[in-house]
Amino acid sequence: MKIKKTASIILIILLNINKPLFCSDFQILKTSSSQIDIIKHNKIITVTAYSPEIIRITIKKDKSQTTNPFSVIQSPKGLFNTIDDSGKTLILYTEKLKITISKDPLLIKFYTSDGKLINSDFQPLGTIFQGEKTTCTKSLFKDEKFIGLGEKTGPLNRRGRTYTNWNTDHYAYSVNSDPLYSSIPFFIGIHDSLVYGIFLDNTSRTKFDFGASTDNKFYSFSTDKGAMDYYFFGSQSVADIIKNYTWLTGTMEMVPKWILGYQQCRWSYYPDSEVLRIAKTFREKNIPADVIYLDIHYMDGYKIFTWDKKRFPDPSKMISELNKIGFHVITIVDPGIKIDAGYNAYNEGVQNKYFLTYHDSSFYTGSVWPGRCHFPDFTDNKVRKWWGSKFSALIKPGVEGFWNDMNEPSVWGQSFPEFVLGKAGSMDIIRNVYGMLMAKATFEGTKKLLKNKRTFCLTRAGFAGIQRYSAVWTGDNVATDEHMMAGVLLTNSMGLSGIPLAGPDIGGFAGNPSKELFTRWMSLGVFTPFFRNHTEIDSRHQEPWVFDDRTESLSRKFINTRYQLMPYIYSIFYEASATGLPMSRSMAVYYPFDDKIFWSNFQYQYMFGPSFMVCPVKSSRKTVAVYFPEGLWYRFGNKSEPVKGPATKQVKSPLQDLPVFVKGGSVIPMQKTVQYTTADPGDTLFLHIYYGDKKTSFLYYEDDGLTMDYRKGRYCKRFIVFDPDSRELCLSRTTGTYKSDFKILKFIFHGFRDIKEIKINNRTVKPVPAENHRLKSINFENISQKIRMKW
Ligand code: MIG
Repeated sequence: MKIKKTASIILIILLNINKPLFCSDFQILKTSSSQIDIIKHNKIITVTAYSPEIIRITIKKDKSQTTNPFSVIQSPKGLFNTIDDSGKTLILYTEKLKITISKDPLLIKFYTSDGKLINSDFQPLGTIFQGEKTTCTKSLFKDEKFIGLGEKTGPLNRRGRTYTNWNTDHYAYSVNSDPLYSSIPFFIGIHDSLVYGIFLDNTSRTKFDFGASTDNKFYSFSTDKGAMDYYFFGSQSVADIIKNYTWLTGTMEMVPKWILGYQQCRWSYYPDSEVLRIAKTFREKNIPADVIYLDIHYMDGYKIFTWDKKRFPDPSKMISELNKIGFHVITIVDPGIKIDAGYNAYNEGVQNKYFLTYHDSSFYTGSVWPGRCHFPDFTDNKVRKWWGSKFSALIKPGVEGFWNDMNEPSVWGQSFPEFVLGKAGSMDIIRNVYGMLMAKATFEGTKKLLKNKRTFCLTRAGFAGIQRYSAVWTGDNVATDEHMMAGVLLTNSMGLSGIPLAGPDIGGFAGNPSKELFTRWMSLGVFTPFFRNHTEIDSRHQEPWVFDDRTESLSRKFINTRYQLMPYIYSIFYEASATGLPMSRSMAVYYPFDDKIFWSNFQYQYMFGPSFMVCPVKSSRKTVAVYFPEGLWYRFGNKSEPVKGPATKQVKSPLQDLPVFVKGGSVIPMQKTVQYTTADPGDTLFLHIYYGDKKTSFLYYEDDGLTMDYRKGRYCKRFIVFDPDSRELCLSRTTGTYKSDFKILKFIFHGFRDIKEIKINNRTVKPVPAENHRLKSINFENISQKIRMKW
């Protein structure tokens, strides 16, 4: 039987099955244009096209098995064009993929539309049921590599390793510890010039075994509870797979621009005079910064939504003073609500039964910082609403960002019972989403309270979809070189898994960094999406000026670069917000089939946006081997000749100069240094153009950086296209109603030979030497019309 989709809209096709099929225990129950339901041995198999490239496979042991309601925000939008059910195998076609389902044994395979095998269930095991547990086995290709899986330690290529998803508070974890705080059960496979993604949408404890002990024959992923439910992504580019994954699970809204500045934190700055002293010192020393954090000591006895009256008698006054000098304040919140009859949040929670319970409906009690606590049931919408509304206690005095900690959830003893109950089920199902739902409650509540102002949420625990609500930091790392390097891989892996705004505690949380390590880590922070210096209680002070003069002046220099790059950084954050493509991009996003990028010494290299290749180096190393993939690569900040890749080269890596390379063909918008993001950047936007031999395009983006008005079109956006063949650089006309902050464009040419004259919108101009460079530059008015430059 063959059904071909005709031009007319066939919404529901019911297959008439009156004669037994090839295999009697395989029955098609129902088909529609985007979904097929099959029953085999009482198992219910559903194949759904979410798009031509996204196929969901659900295998339920029986009807009672549940699926995760918290991660996916899309409904099926794909179509099966053809369904071929002629024999031992059912074949489905979308516009982009061919899916075959063999009936006995049940095995699912994914092919490109031209017939290349992308991914196949492992024959004969397929999907295995074992009590409550389900395991899906997949054939391993000889050269297959695995990247992503969210906040997971270990190398870029995860082949040969196993991982468990179970959100865990792990103080001073090691660079091999697993699991950590967040779980994103989404990875990308790479083999034979093919790529694909798999998102296992199950919130129970899940395990991934990338061929660790299976004689290189298969890899597998398994669930402790609930259905085997996964999405297969078949686009043939890593970037498109990430974009499709974030189409399915959401992208991040625009954060306030100041979040992309430098942020200062410690456990804890108090009292108010100390907070002000730290902030003022930044200004006195001319070290740019935008944010200062209040860790748990601002609260009265660690009671959430309260202020310590002695340490912070007048938070509004303190925050307004901070605001005046360009600082924004972020405060921490933990989920545990102190059992205390004199405490408002506790009483409301008890009265309305907002807390997680035991089976007899009594509230679960565990101890954390405040002492004995109950824990809000964030799986319940009405609890989330209540939690969100409580933030007025912080927002009224002027807090603008909300740091969600301890939401794995963490309790003393670290053994939150798995049978504790919330509305959406017991802890064995809801633990992994608890932190994300706390962040959702925080994000949605504060967003409402802040009206047209953007809110900001930072979380430690999360699950697939967390990026809709929050940035994520990598928890309690350690002040060592090893951790600095591991933090790079963690951040990049989170980027591959849909979280664009992530980063480690710069300088290290546990322990004390040497001045060399601190310096190196700060230089890396410039090219880290979330740039926050944080350290634990009782550690030495870790502000940029406490080491020595050289560390202070180098830190200033690095942070200055961060602020000079703000137009670029804001544009790439916008791209992440619009498309899901992260800010820090593993080299595998661009060069998945170049084996060398996976080598243990090169795997730390990454792209920060489309233009910068960052080469992290331990603080002790003065030179390092760098792998340059194909293309031209210019060392950022100096005038040496570009390196032509592919090539491996030993380069200098002194403390003051982290090896960072600009890819040929890049156009990098920069501004002058400011002390904080809302300060006036002057009237000139510097556009650094690096010659390359391929056509490139960059999306430039600006808006007010603070409000939701961009949603109503108040932004200024334009494409910048560099074309070496036609010797042209074009800035498209701007779209949106926001008027750029910059009146003048200064074009600065790197690596161009012999440009004597440039035609710009039909005017001929002679480039002049650019300041501090042997480079040439020209100025032009920043008009919103198209700007076309020919050299
Ligand atoms: O039990 O709030 O990861 O960033 O400074 C420790 C105190 C609780 C853990 C967080 C850390 C934070 C600290 N918190």
